[in-house]
Amino acid sequence: MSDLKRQAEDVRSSFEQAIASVTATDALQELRVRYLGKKGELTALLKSLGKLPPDERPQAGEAVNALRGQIEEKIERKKQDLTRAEDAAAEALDKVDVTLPSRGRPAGAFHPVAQTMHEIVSIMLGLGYSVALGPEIEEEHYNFECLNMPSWHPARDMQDTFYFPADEETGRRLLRTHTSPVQVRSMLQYGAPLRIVCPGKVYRRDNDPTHSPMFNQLEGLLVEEDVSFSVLKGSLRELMNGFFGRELKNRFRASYFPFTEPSMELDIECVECGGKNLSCRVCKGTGWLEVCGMGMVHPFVVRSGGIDPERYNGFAFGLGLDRMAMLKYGINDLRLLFDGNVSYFLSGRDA
Ligand code: 2U9
Repeated sequence: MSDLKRQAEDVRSSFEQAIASVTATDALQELRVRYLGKKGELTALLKSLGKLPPDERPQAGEAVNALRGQIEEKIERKKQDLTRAEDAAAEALDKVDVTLPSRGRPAGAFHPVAQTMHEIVSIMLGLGYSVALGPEIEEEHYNFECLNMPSWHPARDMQDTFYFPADEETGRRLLRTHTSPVQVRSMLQYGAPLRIVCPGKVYRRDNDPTHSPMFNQLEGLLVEEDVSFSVLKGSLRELMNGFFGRELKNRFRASYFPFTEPSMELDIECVECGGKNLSCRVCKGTGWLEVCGMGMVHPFVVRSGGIDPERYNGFAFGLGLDRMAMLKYGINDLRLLFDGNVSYFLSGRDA
């Protein structure tokens, strides 16, 4: 046996011994350097091939290269085994036992927006309304056309709406931009008379400190015979006073929505300062808070819902549940509602 071949056998047996005692990936990396690195033992053998007499080179070269292949393969296989074992160990360490009891505070609580939704729904149940729900992935037809927003309407700009790629069968689908399509579907399904509220997630291409691309709305719809605007005003005063737990000053301002005519907006007195603080951060010193849009349902929309607008009319309103939650619970940053950190909401209850 040539010298080099003997040296190769020595390297093999020392490698076999070394790799058998490796139990972690970082140690394996050190082993790789020790044998295959620039100054590695096997690399040294490869370098010394050049010094052999030409007739011995091919055979010795073949042997050393074969050894290199075997070392590489063994290291790779060991790496896979160790990585698998290390991942499993890390996963076991990370495991949370959800059956453990909580430490000294309530095990769970409703999100402020969920609480707000329940509070408003329960007031509306008291006024004779039912809850209706519908899909968050909607068709253009129910989200826009039925609501008197034809394709040229500015509210349909790509900028405002998340569209899905067009589909030949269903047409273009989208993430609903309001819960109004639920009311259209309910009119078509149940007809008149109808009193419903529709809470749920809605989506718009908006993302800044005061807008989230997903937010929560609650809309209401009443369709009966001879409905007057004063019933709408009375119902919304009832809703606001019930929600904030006291009689609040209010005012109705003229506004515009494509689906209602006439349209109004409701302002209530500032729940933070009562209109007494000119530098109030909540009402910006105006003393008023815009809380709700509303109007008499446009006859076009009543007809889209399969109801005869000559016989029936009604009103609708919409409000943002996130904003209502912030006003009621004194939350000054919209992002706190979405970042999943509960410590803000627990402070004071659980020191
Ligand atoms: C049907 C007919 C009419 C729902 C309405 C508003 C006015 C409104 C906004 C409030 C804050 C949306 O979350 S927000 O940004 N909504 O001002 N919504 S009237 O009108 C309807 C709905 C359904 C069939």
